[in-house]
Amino acid sequence: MPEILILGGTTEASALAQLLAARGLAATLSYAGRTQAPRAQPVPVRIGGFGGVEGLAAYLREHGVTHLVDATHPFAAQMSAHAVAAAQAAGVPLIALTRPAWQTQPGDAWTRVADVAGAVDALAGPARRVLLALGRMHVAAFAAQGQHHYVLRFVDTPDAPPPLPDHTLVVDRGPFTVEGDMALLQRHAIGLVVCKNAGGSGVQAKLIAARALGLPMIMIDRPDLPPRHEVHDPQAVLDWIAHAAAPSRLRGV
Ligand code: 3Y8
Ligand code: NAP
Repeated sequence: MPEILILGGTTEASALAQLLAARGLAATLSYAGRTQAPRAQPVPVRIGGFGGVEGLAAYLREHGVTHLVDATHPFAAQMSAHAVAAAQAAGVPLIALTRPAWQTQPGDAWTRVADVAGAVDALAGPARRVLLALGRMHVAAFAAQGQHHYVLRFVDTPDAPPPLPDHTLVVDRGPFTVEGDMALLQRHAIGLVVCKNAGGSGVQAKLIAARALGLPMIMIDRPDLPPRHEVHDPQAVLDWIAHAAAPSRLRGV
């Protein structure tokens, strides 16, 4: 019987958990523990880091994991790198469930940058009203461009006010809707949107809303990830589980 570990934290991970639960397959969904109340799941959940590559490899062995699914966010580069290394070390097959990067479409006005630092640099210039839809972890870097009014969207209310002199904080968790993001952009008279090329439907709303309003975007490209087997559809993961060889230790070889 397969024992599946899903590295979660995305809409796709939640969709996969639903599929696996519906088929009665044994799966555990793992969160890093970044948010106060992660979405409830139809499978058992574990919360917290594993303790690096060795910790994850040990977890895979100790829990008899037969299939590892990396369904983390495209910007969770460290987790994904650890998954490749730990799966190799533990002899457990690995698949990544991810989403294609967004591509510019006619009418888009993107400035692509390589990382958060590039986004900060691209904000040099006169004061503007900026939607910084990057969550909580990278906000401090934008204090270097404190001339702007920032609208921030966090999943949870922060313990301390964000370190930006002129900001409005919105606490909301996605997935978001186009109508909702259109209203957000208009309510706050946003003139520029900064976001990660997260891909996927769960956070595409602001892209579509910005396009409809003719707003420019600073788009942060994804970090590089090690090569691994990637699919974009939770059903493809089910097919893989049906056919992927179980770890060598279970094949009696
Ligand atoms: C803890 C689990 C589900 C998953 C939903 C997806 C969609 C909604 C959109 C904006 C952009 C952002 C942020 C975002 C989205 C989904 C998905 C996605 C972006 C939760 C969740 C966890 C996190 C962590 C959180 C980060 C932050 C990033 C907010 C749960 C809700 C900005 C990424 O406060 C913090 O420390 C938050 C940190 C990593 C990025 C950052 O740098 O701050 N996600 N998001 C996961 C864990 O502990 O392992 O609480 O339920 C999951 C989701 N967030 O099951 O429905 O699939 O991407 N998450 C980005 O894309 O730019 C919001 O506001 O427009
Ligand atoms: P990261 O920087 O790649 O990982 C940092 C460390 O956090 C990892 O080495 C691991 O700790 C722990 N970790 C990360 N994801 C984990 C998971 N699913 N289960 C258990 N431990 C995990 O990760 P991140 O970018 O902070 O993302 C954290 C979580 O938020 C992930 O679930 C991700 O899918 C979700 N998320 C992230 C973003 C984003 O923009 N980064 C957006 C949406 C959702 P150890 O080394 O101790 O094992």
